[in-house]
Order: sequence, then C-alpha cells, then structure tokens
Amino acid sequence: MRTFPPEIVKIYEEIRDMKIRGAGRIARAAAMALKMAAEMYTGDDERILEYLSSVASYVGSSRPTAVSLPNALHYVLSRVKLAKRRGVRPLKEVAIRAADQFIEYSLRAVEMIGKIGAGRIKDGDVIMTHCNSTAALSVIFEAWQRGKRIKVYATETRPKFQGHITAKALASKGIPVILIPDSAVRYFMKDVDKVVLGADAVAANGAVVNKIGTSLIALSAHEARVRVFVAAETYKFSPATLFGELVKIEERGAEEVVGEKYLAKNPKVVVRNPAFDVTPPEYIDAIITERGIIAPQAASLVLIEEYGREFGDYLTNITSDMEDEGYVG
Ligand code: RUB
Repeated sequence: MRTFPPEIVKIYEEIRDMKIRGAGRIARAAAMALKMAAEMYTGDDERILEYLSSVASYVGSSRPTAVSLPNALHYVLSRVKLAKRRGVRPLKEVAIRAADQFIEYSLRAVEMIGKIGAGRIKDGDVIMTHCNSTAALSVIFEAWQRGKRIKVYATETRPKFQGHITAKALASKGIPVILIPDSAVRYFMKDVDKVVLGADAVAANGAVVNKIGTSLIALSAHEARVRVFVAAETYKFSPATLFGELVKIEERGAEEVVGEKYLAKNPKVVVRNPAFDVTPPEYIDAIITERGIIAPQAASLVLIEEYGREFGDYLTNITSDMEDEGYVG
C-alpha cells in the first residue's frame, strides 16, 4: 500500500476519529488534504493526477456517509483532469487553486444559507435542532443577529454528545438554549415552532441523511405539524443516488454506546451504533441551500444543474456499452 505524508495521514485520522466532524468541515479538510498533497508533490506533471487520485481514495475512505467528502475531492480532481486535457500547466497550481476555491465556496455557502434561512425564522420562534450542524447554526445565529428573540432546544445527541457543542455555541452568543435528552424530543415538540437541521447527504429523491435520530425528530415534528427545515450546501447532494446508489450509513463501534467495561462484562449483549439515518422527503418542508430554498422533491434538479455535463458523459458511456452489447441502435 502507498504511504502518504504525515500531514495527509493526520487529516485522514482526524476525520476517521471525528476530531474533524460535521459534513462541511470534513469536506473542507478533504480539499485541504489535496492542496497539501499538491504543494508537497515533487514528481513530474504527468504523474500528479495519478498521485492526487490515490490521495483522494485514501482520504475518501476515512468516513463513509458525508457525501460532501467525495464531492469535495471530485471538485478538485475534476478540475485537474480538465486542465490536463486542455494542456493547462502546471497541474500542481491548478489543484492548489481548485482546493482553495472549494474551501472559499464552502465557507461562503454556509454564510449564504444563514442569510437565506434566517428569513424563515420569526421573532419569538422556538427552534429545535439536533447534533452539531454549522449550516443549521448559521441560520439560527443570523436570525438572532437580526434581532429575532428566539429560543432553541438542542438535543444532546447520543452517543457522542455533539449537542453539547451546539448548546455551548448558542449560549456563548447569548441565545436562550435548553439541552434535552434525545428521548425527550416528542415531549417538547408541542412547544416548538420550527425544526432546523443539517445534512450529511441529500439524495436525488430529496431524502436527507443526517445524524441518527433525525428521522425520529422529523416524524415527531410531522405529527405535531411543526415545519422541518434542512440547511445543506449543494455539495452535500449526492450525484450517485441519481443512478440508484444508496448512501452508505456508517456504523461505529459499540464502545461509543456502552464503554469497554460493559462490553467486557456482558459479552452476550449485542450493541449497534448506526451514526446516521434517512429522513424521507415527505417529512421535510424545505431544504435551505446557498442558492435558495428548495422543496426536497427538487433535489434532482440541483444535481442535474451541478453535474449535468458529467451525467451526459456517463449516460453516453452506458449507451455505447449497450450499443456494443446490441441493445441499442
Ligand atoms: C454531524 C451531523 C451534522 C451534519 C451537518 O455528524 O450529522 O448534522 O454533518 O453538519 P458527525 P454541517 O458529528 O457524526 O460528523 O452543517 O456542519 O456540515
């Protein structure tokens, strides 16, 4: 197996071990890994694409669910590929510029989502959020900044307690926040006006993959007729789902749920720890992207707008395979 510079291995390990977490941050870290790989590359221009692709496969295998991770890697690699085809040199510079562009776009997108989403929050609204989403917090922070007196219920988000980070961040800005156990979501839903969540992936049919428990919150909101907003940058939309692929749900270690001691003492107890779940589009009112608010059912349009040309190439390849096999023509 290829060995990579320690700086790249560090990014891989920090994503795997959740020191870098949240789909947006993961995406920016992945772009940064490719930028660093390009900066440190000393070989010839001909081989750089192959090298960056191997770095991308390595970094891309750190966590499976956040689609922002492969999308960020693809953003950089596709630009290097295009430059190579067009004879633009040096490719190293192209990779560095593309990574910077992605990071800048991503940060700006989170800001835009805040500005757009805040328009949907009313003075006096009680909001519920889950886990720790920069995009969801951007909406809440911007609403507060505009003088809307809001209150937030933040779920603690077992087993890793990312809700504690959210509650701390809200409290540090002076926003009234109540931290609740995940199991208390339905109990408090009657007090809530809007649910604002993040996303790790948005599928072509508008289904949202986010921290485990999200679908239960959406279900509970649906029952109580509370609106559910998902704040998601467009690079969290999954192109592969347009072709029938499913988003892989990460399952993490049992020790995160019960601890090593319990596991050792109770070897017959099976513990499962899925990190994400899927919320169907029927339970989502709108997705707030940096390009505007869309109905979840419009997710495939975002994908076609973003990847249309590549889909065209992909379909041409399939069709020519079918022609070769005598199905078409
Ligand atoms: C984080 C999580 C967040 C999304 C969106 O899960 O589910 O809601 O990643 O975050 P984990 P952001 O802690 O397991 O990474 O809006 O910051 O991209």
